[in-house]
This record gives sequence, C-alpha cells and structure tokens, in this order.
Amino acid sequence: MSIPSPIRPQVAQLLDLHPEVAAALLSGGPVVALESTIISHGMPYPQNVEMARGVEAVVREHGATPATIAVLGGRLKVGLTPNELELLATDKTVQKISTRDLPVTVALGGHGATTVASTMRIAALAGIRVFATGGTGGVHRGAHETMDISADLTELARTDVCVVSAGVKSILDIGLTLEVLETQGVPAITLGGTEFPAFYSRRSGFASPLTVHSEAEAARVLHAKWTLGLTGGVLLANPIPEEAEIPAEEMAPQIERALADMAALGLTGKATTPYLLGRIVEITGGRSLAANIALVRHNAAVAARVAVAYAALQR
Ligand code: PSU
Ligand code: MN
Repeated sequence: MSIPSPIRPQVAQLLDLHPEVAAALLSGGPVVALESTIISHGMPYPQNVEMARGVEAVVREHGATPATIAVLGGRLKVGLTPNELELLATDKTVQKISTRDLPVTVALGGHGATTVASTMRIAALAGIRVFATGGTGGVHRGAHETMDISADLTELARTDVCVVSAGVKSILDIGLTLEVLETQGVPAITLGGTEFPAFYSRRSGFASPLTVHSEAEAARVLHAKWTLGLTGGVLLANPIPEEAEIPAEEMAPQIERALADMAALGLTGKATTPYLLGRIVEITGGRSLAANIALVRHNAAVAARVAVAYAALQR
C-alpha cells in the first residue's frame, strides 16, 4: 500500500494504518482521530466499547473517516478493528500512556491506551489534523504543590492538531488551565459561546479567551494558524448539549466528594484522572456517564464538520 506523504518511512514501519484511513489520507479526505484512554480508563464496560463504536459512526454520518488511535503489541494503530476496540475496552493489561510512556510501550511491545497528548502525537505522525475527545487534561487543583499539570497541555503547545473537547472538568483548576494555554500560545476557542465550558456543564464561570461561531470558522482558524507557521495545537471547546447538561452547581458537591475520597486514598500522578472519572460515575449513580457519552458524540460531529471544512481549504 502507498504511504500518505506526511509519513516518514521510518515511522511508517512502526505504524499500522487502517486501509480505510490510509485511503482517506491519500486522497486528502477528512479524517478525525479519536483517543483510547477514554475507552480503557475513562468509562466502565460495556458502555465504553458501545461509546467507541457509536462515536465512529457519528464521524462517518458527518462525512469524515474515524481513526481511533492506540498502541497494540508496540505497534502504533491508527484506525482499529472491532476486535481491537473490544480488547481496549476489556483487557486489564492495557496501560494508560501519555507522551512520556510512548517510546517504552513501542520498544517493549506493550498495549497502551493513548491519552489526548499521545493521541495528538500519533495523529500528527499520520498526517491527521483534527481530533475529537471528551475532556482534555489540564492543571490539577493544588498544582502549586503537586506540579500535576497534564502533558495534554504540553502537547497542545507543540503538535499541530485541533482537539475538540467539551472543555475542562472542574476536577481541574479551569482558570489556571486557561492561563497555561495562553502562556503556551494555544488558542482556546469556544464554539458558539463566550463562556468556556466545564465538561458536564455549559458554564464554568470563566470567560472563553476566544470564540468562533461555526465549524467553517474554526477550520479557517486552523488554516491561518498553520499557514503563519504558528506551530502547535488548537483547543476547540464545544459545550455539552443543553438536554444532556448537569448544571455546575449540581456537579460541584459531587466533584468535591470525589476529590476528598481521592485525597483519603493518597492517589497521585497518572492514577488521579481515571480514579476521579470512575468515582464521579459512582457518586452520580451513572448520570455523569450518560452526560459524558452525549458530549463525546457531540464533539465527534463537530470535529467531523471541522475536518470536512479544513480538507476543502487544502484543495
Ligand atoms: N478528562 C476527561 N475524560 C478523560 C480524560 C480526561 O474528562 O477520559 C483522559 C484523557 O485521555 C486525557 C487524560 O488525555 O485523561 C489526561 O490524563 P492526565 O490528567 O493524567 O494527563
Ligand atoms: Mn498528571
């Protein structure tokens, strides 16, 4: 099979492009990357694999090709088979891998579910510019003592991919997250709103640094940024649909409880985000899970429309 032009031959040897994804990239067609930590470490089974299949279908319905990304047996997988999705959703040996972990998983032939950061990297290696997820990582509350700042922010600063998310969960410090994005030169842009969204909630209390009113405008921003040689990513925040929203004042005590439970367990580092996601599902009796699935599907639709508009600008 021919290799799409942005892929270096040495990288191609480590990469398994799904034939459908390879065909789309070769013809300059729209492709949307999807991450896999959300499958392996972000939701319980079987909702995780149902979500993963459903999100791929949403991308297709909106005229783009889905490329779910993971590392399996040390191979960079861009576009997965149904069996591979099932494995990610069930196999307990699948590690959560961010950028720092990627070379080890590749070298030692392990299985890894990729975070926003490592998914961005692999998407960029494959020549994919648009990526849909649920929520991105950010600056954790208390980071002035723990230094816990997600590598998602570092990757947004350096890798040319647009990440469509529902904003940042208030398990994080949203204000500090926006400050770091500004320092790193990352446009944090809300689609159709002037307030930055807080994942389950449409409102966060923080003004959005930037706004666009359509996916076509978002695509023009990407085109302008990269034409100007402004390397790095864009965070496109897409507020959760109103009918799926859990208002911020209802979520606040649940999130406080999850954070207190985590502190009591003494969890730190990469375990914190998966723990908090799982605990919030328990505390809300599954309501947060329904909201999470709705917002990921919504982000996939928006990302597909951005990818379609961006591909048209490249012709
Ligand atoms: N936030 C969510 N859902 C998620 C994640 C974050 O609302 O599934 C996952 C994403 O894969 C994200 C990762 O990239 O957690 C961030 O982990 P950390 O905070 O350890 O960088
Ligand atoms: Mn961290």
